[in-house]
Amino acid sequence: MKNTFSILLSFIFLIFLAACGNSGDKKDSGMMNTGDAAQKVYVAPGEYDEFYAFMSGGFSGQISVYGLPSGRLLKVIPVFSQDAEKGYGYNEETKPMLNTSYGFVPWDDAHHPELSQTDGVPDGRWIFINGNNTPRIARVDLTTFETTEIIEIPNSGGNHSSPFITENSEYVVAGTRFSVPFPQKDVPIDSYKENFKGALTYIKADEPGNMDVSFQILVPGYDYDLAHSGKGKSHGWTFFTTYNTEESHTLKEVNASQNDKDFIAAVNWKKAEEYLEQGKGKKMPSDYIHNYYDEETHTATSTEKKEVTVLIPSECPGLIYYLPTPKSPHGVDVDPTGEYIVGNGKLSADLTVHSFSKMLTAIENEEFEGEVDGIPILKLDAVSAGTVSSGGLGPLHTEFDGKGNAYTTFFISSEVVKWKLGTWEVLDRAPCYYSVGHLMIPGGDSKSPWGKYLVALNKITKDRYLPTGPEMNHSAQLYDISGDKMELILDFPTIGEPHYAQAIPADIVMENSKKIYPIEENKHPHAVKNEKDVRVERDGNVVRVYLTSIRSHFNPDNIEGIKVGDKVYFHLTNLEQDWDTPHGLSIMGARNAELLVMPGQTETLVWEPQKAGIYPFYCTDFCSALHQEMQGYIRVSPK
Ligand code: CUK
Ligand code: CUA
Repeated sequence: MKNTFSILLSFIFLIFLAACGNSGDKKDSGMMNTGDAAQKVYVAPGEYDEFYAFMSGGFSGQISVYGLPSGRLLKVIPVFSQDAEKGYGYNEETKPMLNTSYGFVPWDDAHHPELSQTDGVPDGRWIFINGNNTPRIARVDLTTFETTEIIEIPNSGGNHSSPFITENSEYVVAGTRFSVPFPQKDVPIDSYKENFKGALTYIKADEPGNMDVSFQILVPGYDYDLAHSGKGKSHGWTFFTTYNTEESHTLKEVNASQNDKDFIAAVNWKKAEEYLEQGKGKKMPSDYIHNYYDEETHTATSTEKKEVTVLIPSECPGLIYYLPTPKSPHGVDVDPTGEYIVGNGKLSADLTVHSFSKMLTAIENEEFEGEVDGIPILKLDAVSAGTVSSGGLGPLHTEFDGKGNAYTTFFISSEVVKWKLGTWEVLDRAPCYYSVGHLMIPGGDSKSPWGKYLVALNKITKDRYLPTGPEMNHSAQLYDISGDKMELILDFPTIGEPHYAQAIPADIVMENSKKIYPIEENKHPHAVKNEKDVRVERDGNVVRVYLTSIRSHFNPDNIEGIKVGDKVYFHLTNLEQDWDTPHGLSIMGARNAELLVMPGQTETLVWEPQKAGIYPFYCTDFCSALHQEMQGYIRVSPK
């Protein structure tokens, strides 16, 4: 107990050091020769970057897209948060995307983007990301860079170990960070040990629109932190880290760090599929919501779900095992061959590496040291492949370069350490400014990484850029890892707090990139495909204005006959069929932000005018030399 406490105290002290200590000296930029570095990141005006990097927006709820190596911000994709710039979550078409069983929730905390994979390699079709707060997973279609699907995760509290994907995008996973009663109910919090349970959820994800809870595994009430699926020889398995195996419900900072070891949970999901086929799944009532944006009708719909299928480990032998892992593991990362499972014990200096093949042998020989709720605990000796004595402190996450090397971030000692798989020797270390969380190598958690660059995603910016008041944007740092030594070549700010990121060669995404929506394929129920069909229709106090935009006018541009108390739907179809020519629509006093309609799309702004008068409206996106003329008037009369 005393020992744990002193470790904790030194941990807290070191966080303090990391946060405050190394921010004074601006002279040591940690950078290679400036001219060489500039050349490496220089992408000439008009040239394209080599990689797309997708960074989680953390508490912004979105994904931001950067070009590498330039570090140029290309786009912010709205996912879990309303976005006034694009009207996402404000227009009628996308509002349903943010529905949950708790109602409309227009914000979340997005941590881990995961690219879809084919045969263990990122394929550029979709990117998934978790909502940590109101448990959700979103799918973004990379032909359009739009969020097309969001599924809520039931029986979960804090969807953190998510949405780590399986080798052919069969599933994205979701492990609960907070254990909660399963199903939810009103119980005393101090009945934690009796009532609180963990859930590991597998979501079908291999077809657009098919995201659904395939099954949940009911597990002990630990905190499930991170995950990665197996690949190659370990395809068919997923590994989840746990902390708080003490099952404490209060002062977790101290109480959840008592045990010297927590577990990595190894789940055999192929076995789960067999059990489901045998009818071992139990149906349990659960409320959750699935939202789907149909790219033909340009409209999202929400579907309520009422039950889930649950597998109970004690009734399904061989489904799940625990691998003891020292010092409160945070990240768990699987090397490109699928053999090594790296546990990053965040209160430790060393990394624990488990061997997948030793794990299989240990299971066969039943080398168990105990069990919890029917889940065998394997002996650490029997599964351990080796230990990396890093010399760093506070390891969080590991990625791989595909050349036999691994790179681990150390939050407390604020550095990335490069080490060799198999020999466990440390090869290089590079400081981060400051206090790095995740890191990302393009394809670095896949079967075949493009190991040229490494991006460190840092928690503290301090003095790296011009001061912007008490809050600074977080910082990302780009390292060239093509040689023996890591070389810092660029430093750039990010949006929100990026936790994880993923990157992929630009060619793979560009190949299928959509430039317009063909107008003839627009199946929106309120689309107007020709200027001669524009009209205003009234039904009681509901008014529908069917209008079009094309450079440089709206049709109609004078609208009369609207009354106070009406509910007015502006259905705007953008008739343009040219790349990058959206038109916007804003109305004085309207509370639902604006519309920003892509070529060939239809979007709807709802407006309930409160006062009689003349209301100007205009296009918000500078679309031609006569953009400023793209405007109109609405007359609102008293009731
Ligand atoms: S967590 Cu942020 S540093 Cu949410 Cu992936 Cu590890
Ligand atoms: Cu259309 Cu500006």
